[in-house]
Amino acid sequence: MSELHLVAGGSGFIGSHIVEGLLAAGHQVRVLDNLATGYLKNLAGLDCEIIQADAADKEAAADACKGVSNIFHLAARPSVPWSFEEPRLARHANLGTTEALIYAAEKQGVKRILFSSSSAIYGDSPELPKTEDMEPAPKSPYAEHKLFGEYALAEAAERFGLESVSLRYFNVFGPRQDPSSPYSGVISLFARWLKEGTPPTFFGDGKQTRDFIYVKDVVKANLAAGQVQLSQSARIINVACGKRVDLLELWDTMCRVGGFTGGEPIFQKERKGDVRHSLADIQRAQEELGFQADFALEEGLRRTICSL
Ligand code: UD2
Repeated sequence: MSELHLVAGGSGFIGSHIVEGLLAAGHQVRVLDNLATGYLKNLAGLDCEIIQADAADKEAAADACKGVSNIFHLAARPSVPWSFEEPRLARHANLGTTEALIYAAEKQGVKRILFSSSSAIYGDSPELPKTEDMEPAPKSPYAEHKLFGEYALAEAAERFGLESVSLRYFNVFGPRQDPSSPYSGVISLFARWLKEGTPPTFFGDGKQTRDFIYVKDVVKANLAAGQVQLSQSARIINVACGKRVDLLELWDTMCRVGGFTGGEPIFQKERKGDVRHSLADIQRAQEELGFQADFALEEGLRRTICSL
């Protein structure tokens, strides 16, 4: 049966792909977005209702949740450096939204929240790969806001039985990722520089590693998490490929895939709050969601570069 789902932050990069995925699966979709960083053009041609309001506004969130089965919560400003510069605004954008959506879920009897959490929660603990049961070690306000969001969801489960899955995304990339800010995701910046013929900038030595995941795979994980029978351990799940690459290799791969020669790289000071190595254990995603990424890094990069 077709259900109505809310995508908070649905006009953003990942959110708009989730809207597309839900519609393709036959659901009805309502988007709640303040358009602070999202764009209506990301939803062009998609048959969804759009409410323009801040998801951190409790009453606006509650209105948007009328008749809704699941909330896909992507309303956020996902940036580690920005959270140091603007900690209050970052708290509003990354935790205030979660608190307001929990309030809205309680008021309207929403069944489940699919929360876009982050691997930033693991911080720099030396063990790799990161498993969901590890002690959190947030290194930035951004990571703390995501962790507190997970705690708020756990509290809501106890208090009024709200179901939730916190999907800890590792580094997501793909078409529509916005490269317009210096804080944008690294692959969107690299892709823009390749296109412009600008040399890349690396913060640190470029040997830091990340577990990149293509956005369509993140959609797949969300759709699975929206339907699955919830066990206790399914409440926090890593969403990643389970493979890591360093940034120098990433840039080389992108040059090769895009047929560019690239320029002489620039090296700058390491960024505050930056995690050195990141790699996910993906066993729980496999067991609980039957999830495995469909897109290898190169294929995702090819599609991303082709979309420019
Ligand atoms: C963090 C989280 C990720 C997600 C993301 C939201 C970790 C491991 N990951 O990603 O899960 O929540 O935040 O945005 O905490 N870099 C350069 N040059 C540039 C831009 C970036 O060298 O021009 C480096 C940057 O210093 C970092 C890496 O590239 O080491 C990736 O940076 P990012 O901003 O794409 O994402 P990251 O890892 O902070």
